[in-house]
Amino acid sequence: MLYHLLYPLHPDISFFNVFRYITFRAIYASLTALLLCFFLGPWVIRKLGEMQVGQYIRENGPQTHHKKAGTPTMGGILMISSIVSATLLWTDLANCYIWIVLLVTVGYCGIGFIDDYLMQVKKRSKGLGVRSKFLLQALLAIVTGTLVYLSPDFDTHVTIPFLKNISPDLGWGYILFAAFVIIGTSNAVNLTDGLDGLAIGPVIITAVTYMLFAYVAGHAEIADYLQINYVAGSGEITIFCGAMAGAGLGFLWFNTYPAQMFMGDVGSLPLGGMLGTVAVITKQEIMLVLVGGLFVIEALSVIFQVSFFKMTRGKRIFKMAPLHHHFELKGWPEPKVIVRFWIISITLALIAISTLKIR
Ligand code: 57M
Repeated sequence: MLYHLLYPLHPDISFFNVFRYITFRAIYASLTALLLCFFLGPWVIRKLGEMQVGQYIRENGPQTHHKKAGTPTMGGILMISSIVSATLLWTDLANCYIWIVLLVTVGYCGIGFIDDYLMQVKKRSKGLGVRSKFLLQALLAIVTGTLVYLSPDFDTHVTIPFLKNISPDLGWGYILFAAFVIIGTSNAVNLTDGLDGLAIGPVIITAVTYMLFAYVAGHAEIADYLQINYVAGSGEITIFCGAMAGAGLGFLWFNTYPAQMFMGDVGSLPLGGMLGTVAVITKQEIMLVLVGGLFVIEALSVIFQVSFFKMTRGKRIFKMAPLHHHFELKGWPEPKVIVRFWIISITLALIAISTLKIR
């Protein structure tokens, strides 16, 4: 919005020329989202407390979690509204990719809200139910995949990291591929969100990494120099990723151990959905497996544990899945699990960034 209001004034007021620059707007979008979360956080925590939107803790969970009962949840509302506000304020609203990521953000936030509302407010223990939740996620992901597919000049080849000469063209099958990436990431972030700050740390790290990918993918000369796919218009996604990283930092202020609030599905589902969509738009889809490797590890730990549990009628690979519970039950203090998982996430992001030069 500011871009449309202020940049046209630059012939008279030369300072407004800065609104042309994606880097400038990305920094201010992240600061806007951060400050919104930071200043509105205490009010949101108070309101959620008054409305008694407090976390129910499962009986079968690690003992250390029982003291967390009643922690205000659904804090994701704060994060998502900050991201949406900062994006509307700082991006070029004529860019179709911005509206696609906003659709995913608001849509997945809605699904998460219904689930949390039924669980936390209506005290329906299963919330929306696994099947209905998945169907809604799939529907929205397919709509998103279709919109990306129909975007002007969108390339349906899949980029394979390290192998610049191999990039299969999926044609309309790209819609299903994009939907798979979006749903998978949304659920993987949701599974990771089980310790204070555990999910939001890697979300920030992934958002910052994709700020870089979006910037280079949207810049014809740099993309050509680095031999990566040029996606016209994807540079604006840098600003959206900046808003995500900023809101994540603002939320982490309150979610860090010991957490004053949890994000709830209203936060974890859209954050994952956004990362998946950003990876698709920037043509760094498979790279998300590396950048968001921590989410992949957590999701795989659940898949292996549940399959093994069913096959062996009750035996387990890990003490408990997702993986963070395994280390908690091994006796690692919660902050140690969290910070070590963050370190893994940062390492993976650095390796991913290095691939810009290795191909
Ligand atoms: C949601 N949610 C947390 C909070 C957060 C298939 C199965 C493995 C699924 C999995 C599952 O349901 N995962 C998704 C994980 C919950 O947090 C709420 O949920 C939101 C995210 N959706 O924002 O609102 C609890 O996590 C803790 N928490 C924190 N700090 C935070 O910042 O401490 C969350 C955020 C909170 C709080 O305790 O209550 C959750 O874990 O429920 N299921 C599981 O994760 C369960 N695993 C399991 O049953 N494993 C079995 C196998 C055979 C399936 C096994 O290994 O034996 C465990 N989860 C819990 N207790 N809490 C089991 C026991």
